[in-house]
Amino acid sequence: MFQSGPREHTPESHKKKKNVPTMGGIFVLSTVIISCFLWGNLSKLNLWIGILSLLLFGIIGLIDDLNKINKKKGISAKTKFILQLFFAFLIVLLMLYSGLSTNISFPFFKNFQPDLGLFFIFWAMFIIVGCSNAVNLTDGLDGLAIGSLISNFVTFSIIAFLAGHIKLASYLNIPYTGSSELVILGSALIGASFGFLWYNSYPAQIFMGDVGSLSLGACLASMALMTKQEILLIISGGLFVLETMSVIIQVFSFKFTGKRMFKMAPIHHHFELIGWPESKITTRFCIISIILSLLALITLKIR
Ligand code: 57M
Repeated sequence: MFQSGPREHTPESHKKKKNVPTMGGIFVLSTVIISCFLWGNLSKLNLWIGILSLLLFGIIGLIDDLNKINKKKGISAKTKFILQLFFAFLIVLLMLYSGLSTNISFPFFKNFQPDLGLFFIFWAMFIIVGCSNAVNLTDGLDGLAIGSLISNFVTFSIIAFLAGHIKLASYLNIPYTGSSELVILGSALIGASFGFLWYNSYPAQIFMGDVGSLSLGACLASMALMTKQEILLIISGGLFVLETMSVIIQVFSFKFTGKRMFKMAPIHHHFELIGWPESKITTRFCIISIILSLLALITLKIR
C-alpha cells in the first residue's frame, strides 16, 4: 500500500506514523458497494444515490491521495472544492429527481417544515460538502474518524428505518421518505466500518485516506438529507462540527489577533499537545459521538 507521511510541525507522536499505509478507504467503499449489490433492492433510486455519493467523493479522495503519494502534494484545495461542489450538485439534482421534498424538518417542531424551494439545492450541497470535509479534518488520530462515523451510521440507519415506515413516521411526526432501502446501505457502512476499525484502532496499521474520509462523510450527509433529518446530523455529527469549528476559530483568531486559541487545530491535536494519550482522545471523542447520536435519536420522540 502507499505511504502518506505527516506534514511539518506535526505533533511528535505522529512522526513514527510515516510508514503506515493509507487509502484503506478503498476496502471500505468496495465492501459497502458489493454488499449493496448483494442485499439491496437496486430498483430504489435512493440506494443508488447513496452509492454514487461514495463513488464520486471517493474519486476526489483517491486522486488527492495518489497525488500526495506520487507527487508529495495533494490536488489544490481550490480544485478539490470545485469538484466537491460539482459532484454535490449532481447528487442533489438526483435527490430532487427521486422526489425528495425541498422542505426542512427541525427537531422538536413537528409543524415547522419550511419549504426552501430552489434554495434547498444550495443548502443540501452545503450539508454534503461540509460533512465530507468535516470528516476529513477529523481523520487525524487512530480510530477517531471511523469510530465517530459508526455511531452516526447507526443513527441514520435507525432514522432511515423509521422514516421509511409510514405508520412509524406518522407516530413520530417525522416526514415519510420511503427510505427503508437506506437501512441496507447503513448496515453495510456499519459492518465495513467495524472491519476497518479493527486495523485502524491504535496503533493504526492502516489509514483510510481521503478516499475514505471524503466519501464516507458525503454518504452520511446524503443519508441525512434523504431521510429529511439533516438538522439532526448537526447534533449526532457534533464531533465533526467541533473539529471543523476549532479550525475556523484557530484560523480567524490567528488572523485577527495573532494568537492561537488552541495549541493546534483540529482540536484533537490540541489535546495531544497538552499531554493526553492518543487512544484516550479517540475513546473520549467516540464516547461524545455516541452520546450525541443518542441525543439526536431521543429528539425524534420529543416533538
Ligand atoms: C486531513 N490528515 C491528517 C491519513 C488520513 C487547514 C488545516 C486544518 C488542514 C489540516 C489537514 O491537512 N487536514 C487533512 C488530516 C493525516 O491523515 C491522513 O489524511 C487522511 C485523512 N484526510 O486517512 O491518510 C495525518 O493524520 C494522522 N492520522 C492518524 N491516524 C489516522 O487514523 O494518526 C490520520 C488517520 C496522518 C497521521 O499522522 O499522516 C493530517 O493531520 O494531516 N491540517 C491539519 O490538520 C494540521 N493542522 C494545522 O496545520 N493547524 C494550524 C491551522 C492551519 C489551523 C494551526 O493549528 O495553527 C495538522 N496535521 C498535520 N500536521 N499532519 C497539524 C500539522
